[in-house]
Amino acid sequence: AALSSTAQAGDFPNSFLWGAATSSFQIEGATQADGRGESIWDRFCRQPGAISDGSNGDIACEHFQRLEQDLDLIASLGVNCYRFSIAWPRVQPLGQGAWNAAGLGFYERLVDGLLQRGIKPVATLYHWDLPQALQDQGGWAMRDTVHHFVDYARHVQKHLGDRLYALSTHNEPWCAATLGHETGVHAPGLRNRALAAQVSHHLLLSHGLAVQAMRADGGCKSLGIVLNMGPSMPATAHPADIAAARLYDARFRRWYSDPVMRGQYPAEILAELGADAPTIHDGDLQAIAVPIDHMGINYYSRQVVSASGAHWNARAEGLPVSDMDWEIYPEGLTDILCQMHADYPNLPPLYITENGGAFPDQAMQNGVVQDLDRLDYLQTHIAAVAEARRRGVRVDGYMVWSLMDNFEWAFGYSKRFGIVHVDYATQVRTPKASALWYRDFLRQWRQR
Ligand code: GBH
Repeated sequence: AALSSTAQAGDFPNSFLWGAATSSFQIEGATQADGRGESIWDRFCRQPGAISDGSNGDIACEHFQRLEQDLDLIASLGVNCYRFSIAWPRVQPLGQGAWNAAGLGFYERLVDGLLQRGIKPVATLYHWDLPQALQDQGGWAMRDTVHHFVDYARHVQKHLGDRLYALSTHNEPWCAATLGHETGVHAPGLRNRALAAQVSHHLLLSHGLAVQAMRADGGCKSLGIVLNMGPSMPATAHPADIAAARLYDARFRRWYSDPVMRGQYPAEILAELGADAPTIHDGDLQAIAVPIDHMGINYYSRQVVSASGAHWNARAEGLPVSDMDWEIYPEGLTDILCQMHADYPNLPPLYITENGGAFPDQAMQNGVVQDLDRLDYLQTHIAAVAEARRRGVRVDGYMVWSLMDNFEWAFGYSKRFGIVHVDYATQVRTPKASALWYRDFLRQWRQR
């Protein structure tokens, strides 16, 4: 379907959340400060060849030290929410046992600083930085880790819950399970399909049990989970490609959304896994299907699937790609939102918790990086959200990935997703053209 190229500010209600997103390991640095424990990403970065530019998260954007400046930066964009994640090893260095009040204190200062500036804090408990001490005991492959996560979630909510606008358990469990344990390109760098399947089940179970426990404790009014997805589309009209695309969608999206929304795993994937299927205890699926108050959707691109595999960098239609080689396909955002709406009658309000693109830095003009490709990406994807809303999907927020250039996991600092430029030599932050456009768009929206 054709989309109007510019989203109209009037398409979005007063209550709409507009924000920018980050995650702890990607921006904080200060990996030794205030008693923080080691995370699996600290360890993984030391594995030769794991990170394409040989970098790590020791310094990153120095967000930990530059908190006040970054709070002012966030406020200067005119956003009304900010999405961040909490580093478990700061709050509980070994992932069990002793709590580290100084570590939690950082997030208290962050949350209070946001509230003082009229910005709603939207937090995630787990954006992949597991305490290494838990990995040493088997990590997410162990059922014990589920219970440790629930303790951690309850502790965070007890101290921060009533100040958080929304709290999500996991960010993109597909990535944590598959990239971390099957393809091995993310921490902890393992390559074992059965292990990855078990990990995915434990991540989901920890979500369900944490939501249940946090809701019983009381605190944050909106509890949910963040899933990554995009439409899986067949490369050709050949029936084998169509079947492969359906199967890929079940593996990549429904393996997570079906248990969360309806308490069952896709039967075709359980069959495909065979002996590699996870061990599931009685009651696990009911626990995973605990009602949630919101669901976060992270969207970057579609997947083009053929019987021989899935491709993010499909150039079949000659569509432009980002610096990650991912197709720029805004219609896919409308499509996947409508798909979720169609699949699940009990779907809670959705937030786009991540959307954005990596693009190589363009030349500076008048001190501003002219990232017109990113600006266009944001405009067309915001228009795609407006289109989904017109088609009846309840989307209540949109958060750009990312606030600023940061540590892009296996790609280190070589890929830039920020609407704010970071000069890593000086740590100077400079809003790019996309950030200035976003600020102006939000001003129009407020004044409409
Ligand atoms: C998000 O993941 C992360 O939440 C965020 O931390 C990260 O910085 C950001 O996106 C940009 O990457 O992985 O090679 O199989 C995005 C996850 C990326 C998952 C595309 C599916 C498909 C290609 N998605 N990916 S691959």
